Amino acid sequence: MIRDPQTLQALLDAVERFVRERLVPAEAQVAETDDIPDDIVREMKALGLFGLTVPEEYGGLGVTMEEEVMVMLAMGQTSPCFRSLFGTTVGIGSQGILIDGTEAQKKKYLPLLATGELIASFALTEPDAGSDAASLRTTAIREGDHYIVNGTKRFITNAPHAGIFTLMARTNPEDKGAGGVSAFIVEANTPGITVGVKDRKMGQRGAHTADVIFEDCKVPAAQLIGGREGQGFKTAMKVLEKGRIHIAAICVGVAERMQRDALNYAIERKQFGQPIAEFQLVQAMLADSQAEIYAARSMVIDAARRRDEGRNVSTEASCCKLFASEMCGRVADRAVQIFGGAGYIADYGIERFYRDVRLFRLYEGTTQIQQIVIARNLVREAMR
Ligand code: COS
Repeated sequence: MIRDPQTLQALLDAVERFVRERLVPAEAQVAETDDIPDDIVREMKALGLFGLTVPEEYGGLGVTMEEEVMVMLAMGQTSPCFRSLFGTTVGIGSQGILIDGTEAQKKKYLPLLATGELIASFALTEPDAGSDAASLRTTAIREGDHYIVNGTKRFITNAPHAGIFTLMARTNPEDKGAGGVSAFIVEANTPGITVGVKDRKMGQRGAHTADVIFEDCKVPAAQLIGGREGQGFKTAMKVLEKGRIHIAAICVGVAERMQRDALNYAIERKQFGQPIAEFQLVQAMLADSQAEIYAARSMVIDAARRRDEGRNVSTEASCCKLFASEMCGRVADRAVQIFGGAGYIADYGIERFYRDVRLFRLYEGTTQIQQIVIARNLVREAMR
């Protein structure tokens, strides 16, 4: 739902300019140093990017899902590591508070998240609980007016920068499934939390993930999201459902960028006495990518609109994540192919995107998890 086209257009113009003038020129440096410069982070905050999804009453921009998708399509036109820095705050790190938190929790944390003063991380995955998220082993055992948290979370995006973690932990060890899990807001400076060394990743340098280890970490009972035990897995699923549309939009944006770079290269590069863009076999690759990008773009916008209308989009969100992330991988592969030998050489940049986008098919639910969600929903509905 677009509420005010003029305001949205002004925001999109500002984001597009920021991407073009500040982020694209910094891509190679960030990949080299594995660090986003402070001045860029400050500008992200000033643009309101950290507060995109926080409602206006708590100091954010309160964008709708469709508006969020439009911003992510614009943000996708550069290295995905930039989006990652504010992405967990806008998305999976904060949405648990927004969707299921108490009013007091919202009042306390959302304004700090909206300004970027506080970065939020989402702590669900563990060494032995990835796709099977409900099997998580981290425990949060109630003792008086606190919970004592013990366990290890793995691959936690923005953990080294986080001010708060949305933590999923088992409050009822008797219940080994989803029903025993609760969600907490845990402040990163709580004694008993250690953030591990930054993971060395295939791509997305500048975006950081790490283990987060909880050892007898005393979390006040008031930090239980929504004040109710046993709801944490559902909170995580609701958060991920929205996140899947967000990630799909980023996939489309990055695919558009790679396609543009491949097209420009194909026009400039001459072989056999003519630009390679004039060869039909190269054109076929460009055409296939364009058709798939358009399909994914249409899906993402449609799913966002349905969500804004209050409809159940579990199936659509997974369809978007599945199709857009796989599409993005295919577009990256074709782009490298069009670049030829240069596609394998770091100076040309496209190999970096090829590595960066591999993550999209894995995080916030692998392609196989999206298939499971879609198929289960279909069967469940058909059997009703
Ligand atoms: N919204 C609200 N509730 C949801 C939901 C959603 N989108 N999806 C599931 N639930 C609820 C179910 O309705 C069920 O509630 P009841 O017990 O009251 O019926 C509960 O959550 C458990 O759901 P389910 O039985 O489907 O859980 P499973 O353990 O079978 O797991 C999958 C389902 C595989 C889909 C889930 O574990 C998953 O999404 N895994 C991937 C995790 C992931 O994305 N990890 C990435 C980490 S973040 S980078």
